[in-house]
Amino acid sequence: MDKKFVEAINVQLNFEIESAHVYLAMQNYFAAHSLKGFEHWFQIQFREELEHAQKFMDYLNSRGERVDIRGFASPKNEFASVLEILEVSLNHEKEVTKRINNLMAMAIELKDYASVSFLNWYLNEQVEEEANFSELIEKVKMGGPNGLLMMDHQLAKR
Ligand code: OFO
Repeated sequence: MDKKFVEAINVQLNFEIESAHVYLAMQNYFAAHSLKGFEHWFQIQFREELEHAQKFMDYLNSRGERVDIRGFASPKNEFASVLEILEVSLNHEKEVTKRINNLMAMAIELKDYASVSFLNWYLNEQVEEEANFSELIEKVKMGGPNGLLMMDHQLAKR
């Protein structure tokens, strides 16, 4: 594979692990505020991010390339409200989408069609990730304080 593209995938797989930590901090914020449903929902989100990272790692390994694990800055642990968490999350996902789009553009440019096919999964996943957070934001905005508790109940079912 093209070396610059391998490097770009390494950057992204490390960003997926960083994303996992972003949601892990949020999960524990909800735990501290006794919002069990949100806690559970963000725990699943945390695990999904690790799966996204794993998929990239498996892909590089299967193509005979080297995975390079790196560090990252501490995530944000304190928030003013549930709405703030969801808005930070949506913006985070928009950033991920931008990065995946850039990887796809690189794969097309390189005529690396195996990577184009591989990255399609992430493009679809990002549509879902952004939709999930947009929907939660709308529900919190509409619901008021009682709505938040009802939502907490529902999110326990993810
Ligand atoms: Fe891996 O999609 Fe969210 O960050």
